[in-house]
Amino acid sequence: MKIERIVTTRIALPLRRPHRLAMATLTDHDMLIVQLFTDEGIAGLGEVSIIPHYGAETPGAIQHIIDACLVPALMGADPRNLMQVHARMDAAIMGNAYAKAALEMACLDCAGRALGVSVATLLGGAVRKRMPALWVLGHGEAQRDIEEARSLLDSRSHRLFLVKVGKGEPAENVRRALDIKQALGDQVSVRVDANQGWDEATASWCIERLEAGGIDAVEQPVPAWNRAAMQRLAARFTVPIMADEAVCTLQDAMAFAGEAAADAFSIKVSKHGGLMRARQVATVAEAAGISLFGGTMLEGGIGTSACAQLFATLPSLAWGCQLFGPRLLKDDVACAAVSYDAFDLVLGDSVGLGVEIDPDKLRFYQVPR
Ligand code: MUC
Ligand code: MG
Repeated sequence: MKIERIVTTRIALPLRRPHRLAMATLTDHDMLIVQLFTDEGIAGLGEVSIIPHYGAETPGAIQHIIDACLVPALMGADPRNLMQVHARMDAAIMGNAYAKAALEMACLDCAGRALGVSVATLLGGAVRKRMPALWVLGHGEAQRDIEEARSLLDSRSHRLFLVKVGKGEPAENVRRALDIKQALGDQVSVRVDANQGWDEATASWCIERLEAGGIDAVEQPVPAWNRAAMQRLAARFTVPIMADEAVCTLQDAMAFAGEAAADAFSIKVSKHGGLMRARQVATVAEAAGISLFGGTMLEGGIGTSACAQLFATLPSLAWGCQLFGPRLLKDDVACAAVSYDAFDLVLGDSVGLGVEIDPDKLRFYQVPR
């Protein structure tokens, strides 16, 4: 089987509500869809989903790297030989994890379809069919976040919540997170994610109060480059400190493991460069006793299915997952092969990723180059 064509389509999908993070407020979501075609008529799907200013990459730049650099490198390759796919991509260009992740996703989807098995099976097999699903509260206002959380609790959709902080006054950030925690009660897990928004002194001031107020974890409190601060904060506080933006490569994971610079990692298929690379990072964490959270880049149906298939194979996933993209997106070009039930995300039985593109929606949501 040989790859003979790869098509990228940039799309913009609507959100159900504005989603406010420290570095950006999203009203729609700028993504890429990758369609991979082979000489045997079996195709594969991949997706690039990235939050503006989460990192250095942008959908337009990623599309150019795929089209101009990685597609030529993969022509003629066997999509079932993932080691060769990665070797060709790495020989063509360094880094560019989001681009490589989308192409590997499409190869895994194609390989699964060719072999009649799920992507999880290709990765060694799933140890779970369902995982606790966290919801990210993104109004940036305590009362509206509390109302949204209560509605999700009542509908038995989510009982794990993450409050976005890191922007504006630290005292307001802490007050908002603790008001939400107090309103929702002890049966509900509330965590915060500062998305690199605090310096070390501010982080220390906030974490002391968040810990005292019963917040369960603090994600990426300081800039990604400041591993020394992460190490000091992890040593000082009992509340788990989780690394996200700071742990992208396998070498980042090794450095954090060797210096005990985090208690937990947020694992994300896109930022690590694909499902296989993400699994390598998870293995380093496992060896170092670092707990895992199945992170998101607000993936749509294709990306959510890919992430869920990987997370299903991880020996432990202490923090559950935050694959809430399909529920925040008002529409999509492909339907995720997952469902949400009794506070969990549930995997469907699928071949490959188990998703199909709706060509009419792909055309409707396409963004002109
Ligand atoms: C993160 O952990 O920063 C993607 C969506 C969201 O709400 O947060 C990011 C991921
Ligand atoms: Mg995060």
